[in-house]
Amino acid sequence: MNHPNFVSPDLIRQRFSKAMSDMYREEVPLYGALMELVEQTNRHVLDSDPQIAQQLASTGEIERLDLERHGAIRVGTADELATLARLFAVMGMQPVGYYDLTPAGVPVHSTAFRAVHEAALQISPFRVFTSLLRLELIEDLELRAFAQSMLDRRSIFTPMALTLIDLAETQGGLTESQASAFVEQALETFRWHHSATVTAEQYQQLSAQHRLIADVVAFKGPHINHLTPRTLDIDIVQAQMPAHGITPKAVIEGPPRRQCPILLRQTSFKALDEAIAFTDQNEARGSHSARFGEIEQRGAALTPKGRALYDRLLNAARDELKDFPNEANAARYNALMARHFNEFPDSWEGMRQQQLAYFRYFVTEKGLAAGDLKNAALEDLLSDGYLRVEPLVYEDFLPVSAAGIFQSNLGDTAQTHYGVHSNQQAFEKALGRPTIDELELYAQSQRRSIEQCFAALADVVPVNEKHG
Ligand code: OOG
Ligand code: NI
Repeated sequence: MNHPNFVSPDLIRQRFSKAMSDMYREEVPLYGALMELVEQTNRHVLDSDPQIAQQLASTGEIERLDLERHGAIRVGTADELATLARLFAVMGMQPVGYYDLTPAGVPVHSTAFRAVHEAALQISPFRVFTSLLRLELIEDLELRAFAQSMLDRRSIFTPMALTLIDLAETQGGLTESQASAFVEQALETFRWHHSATVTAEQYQQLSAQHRLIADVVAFKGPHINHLTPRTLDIDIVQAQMPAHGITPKAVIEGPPRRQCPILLRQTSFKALDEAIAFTDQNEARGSHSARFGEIEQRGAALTPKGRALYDRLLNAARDELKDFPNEANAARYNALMARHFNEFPDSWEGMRQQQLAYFRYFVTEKGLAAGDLKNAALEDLLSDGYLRVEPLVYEDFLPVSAAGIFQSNLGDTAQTHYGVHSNQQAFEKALGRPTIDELELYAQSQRRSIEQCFAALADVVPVNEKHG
């Protein structure tokens, strides 16, 4: 059955990511402006900081920087989620991580579909934050039944997309022409629709329950709601957004600014009000806001120990603030974050020695010239300069940050408190498979890089043995 002419899933993902970006740029002009601002900023950082340029060159991140973006979608049923998992699998994307947003008053739980191996990430790091609505959180039983019936009635995939997913599964891949058709058909699922599937009154009822419920239930499909480029300096972009006609949210989510960036920092601007036609109107007289803009800066992936420290410091700062960060308390929040995060070592070597972050190991020129070192200890090889390290980039998301992004863009100041919490089991049952533990993926990448170093050192022909 194995076909020699199948297109690699990584290349299908790379093409899909480009097609998605082109579609979004066409649909949301502000996205184009944001992309330009991010490109300018990245160029400025690379020109003015040779060390960053060199670090990104040695990890290969420089080559993926312009390709790098994530999107987000929200679906309504287990079936939709399970079929999405199959669609993303055609592009080499697996569900990584479980994020529960209910503690923050957002009635969804989520995963991120992405490539899992460093070689695949290098070809395309495209990821999609995918949320499943928790209908059981709609208290009004009649409204819940209505929402369920609307969702049961829709099909978010084109018939051709479903056929091609089946084909990819049975053949074990897609040929060139099938892959092109797949990218085109898969894209349709994420397109914006100017007409809703409900009446204006039904929309109001859904929206009154939660704006997110209306966003999922009242439309034909899970429109992509943002596409986020990666910047090398988020503070510069945040500061320059207003001059480009973009108003960012009050605070940057994630860790404070540091010498050695960790995890993920994100900021976004409010969703646009867009004209919508409801089913009882023959022209677009209503409006809906769902699509927004976001940028992010990625730093080092943290170990379980590093992540626990991050969570503790973040919670301490937020506890002391005694409120959700907002316009009025932004300066105080930033000061609290900076003070609490003083406790987090801000040098790569400090983080490595305390096992707070994951790293990739490389053999140096000196190591290649040195001869047989395969029996030496890792720490000695590093301290003697035979090996060097670069941090492994964080490829995932952060639940507290995601909640902040959701809230800012739903324009929800009122907090909903849901009695129920995390239900990873129910999520995975809907998904049809377990989610992958992201920390295990980083540990594997780190381990592979160490193994590759030792293999390279073992291959070295010692200088003094070369000539006899
Ligand atoms: C997703 C919000 C979360 C992120 O990057 O953490 C998010 C959504 O609004 O659907 O985009
Ligand atoms: Ni996002």
